[in-house]
Amino acid sequence: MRQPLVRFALVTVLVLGARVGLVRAENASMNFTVVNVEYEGSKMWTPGTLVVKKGTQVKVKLVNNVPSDPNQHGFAIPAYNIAEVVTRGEPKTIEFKADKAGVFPIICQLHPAHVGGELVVLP
Ligand SMILES: [Cu+2]
Repeated sequence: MRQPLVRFALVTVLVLGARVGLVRAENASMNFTVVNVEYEGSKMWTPGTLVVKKGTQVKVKLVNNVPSDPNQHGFAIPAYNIAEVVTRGEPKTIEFKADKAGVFPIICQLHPAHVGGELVVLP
């Protein structure tokens, strides 16, 4: 008589626990620092690949450390309507919610020839 009740209590705890975990994942946040550098003549944001789970609140600190002119570079994720211009010596922080899954290009909208990166949002 007691066993089914114990089993029910255990299952309830497990199910509730899983739901709490799910809520936590949905409310997760990630902070990145991404730096624009020049390496053997190529300019790029590094790290070039940012990976987060869908639903994550993403904060990216952008630092333009390219020593050569021009002193401004872009950081754009067109799929997320993000397009910032970052001046050398003036770091900028952007924030957005990664609310759609997929692989989205990251580019310098001012100089399309620069090495691009990608935002990977896992479902
Ligand atoms: Cu650029």
